[in-house]
Amino acid sequence: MIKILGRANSVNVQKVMWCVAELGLAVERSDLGGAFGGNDQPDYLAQNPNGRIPTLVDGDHVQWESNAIVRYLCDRYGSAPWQPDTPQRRGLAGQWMDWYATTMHPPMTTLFWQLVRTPEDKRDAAAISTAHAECSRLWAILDRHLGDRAFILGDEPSMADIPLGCSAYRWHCMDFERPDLPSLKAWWQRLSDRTAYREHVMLPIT
Ligand SMILES: N[C@@H](CCC(=O)N[C@@H](CS)C(=O)NCC(=O)O)C(=O)O
Repeated sequence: MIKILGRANSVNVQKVMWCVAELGLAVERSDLGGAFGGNDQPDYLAQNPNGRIPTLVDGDHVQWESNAIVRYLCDRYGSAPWQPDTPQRRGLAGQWMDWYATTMHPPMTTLFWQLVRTPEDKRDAAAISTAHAECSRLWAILDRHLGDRAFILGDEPSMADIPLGCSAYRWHCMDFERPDLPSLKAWWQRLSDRTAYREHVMLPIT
């Protein structure tokens, strides 16, 4: 059986768990990282030298990097719509997945660490303000893209929705004012209607 190593409240583990649930795969997840620890142990580091979560073990195939794991799972076990069915659509899925990782994730991480993991009296107001402005600008780009589509690649959900969809939950649940982005909100509400998203992504933000 496929094994996923990593605690359930990690946004990067959530991408993988949401993906396997949508693909209908049986997996065994183990709590590692954060308060559970274990990711600094030699046996884990032999599988993932970064000491980060998640790690996927699929028989003798071991892989890290959550977006790459989602791509691997959709490629090996998925079909359309989750695995886009043309090179062009796979290219666009990769575009949005990489845009999340390189562009959206850094300021979203600042907001999360400052507002969820840092005591109020130790927060950096300037860092929060800069990250919030940048995230607002970036989510507005996705809002414009979603203006005439239900999901990132069109009428149906695909792997392109997974990284940004996980982050969108945090964006809509953290305690701050958000710009009015109706297409983004409607997309996030469509994701929230999905059982797999509710079970694996809509968890307490800790
Ligand atoms: N680029 C990596 C980042 C992995 C990462 O930073 N994971 C965090 C959790 S979201 C982690 O391992 N933190 C240390 C810990 O949980 O102990 C990926 O997408 O898989």
